[in-house]
Amino acid sequence: MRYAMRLFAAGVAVSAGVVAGEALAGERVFHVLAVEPKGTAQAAKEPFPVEKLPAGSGYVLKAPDTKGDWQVSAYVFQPAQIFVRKGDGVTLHFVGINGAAHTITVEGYQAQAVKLRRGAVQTVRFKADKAGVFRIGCKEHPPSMNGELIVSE
Ligand SMILES: [Cu+2]
Repeated sequence: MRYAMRLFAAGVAVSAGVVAGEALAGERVFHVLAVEPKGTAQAAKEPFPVEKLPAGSGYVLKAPDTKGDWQVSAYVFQPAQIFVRKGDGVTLHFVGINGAAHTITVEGYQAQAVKLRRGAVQTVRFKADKAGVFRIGCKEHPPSMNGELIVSE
């Protein structure tokens, strides 16, 4: 038993070293989901808002139905911020979960927009060769479907 505990402790130490060490440096892979979080309410309990949401099809506000249920949602990327270091190889797998289509660009790093359909994956690969903050945007769903690629020195 004591021997097994030592082996377990050694295994943990090795694993922690791999996670914190060189194994992750240099090549970064992210799965970025195109999703639409929704909130639903009953008009009798929560009145339908009179304020308008920011313009653009990224926000969706549905008026109360015959039962009095109303809904609000927004299209977003999850995660919305991608942090890498200059010199890293970056792979972004965009995954279509909600919304029929998204035209996605990574400003500063991607020559052509990719068309993402629901249930599909579109992959963008590049080397992060310049530092800064670069917008990840969707043409169909401004202003909420925005992300940032943050490249540090
Ligand atoms: Cu979109």
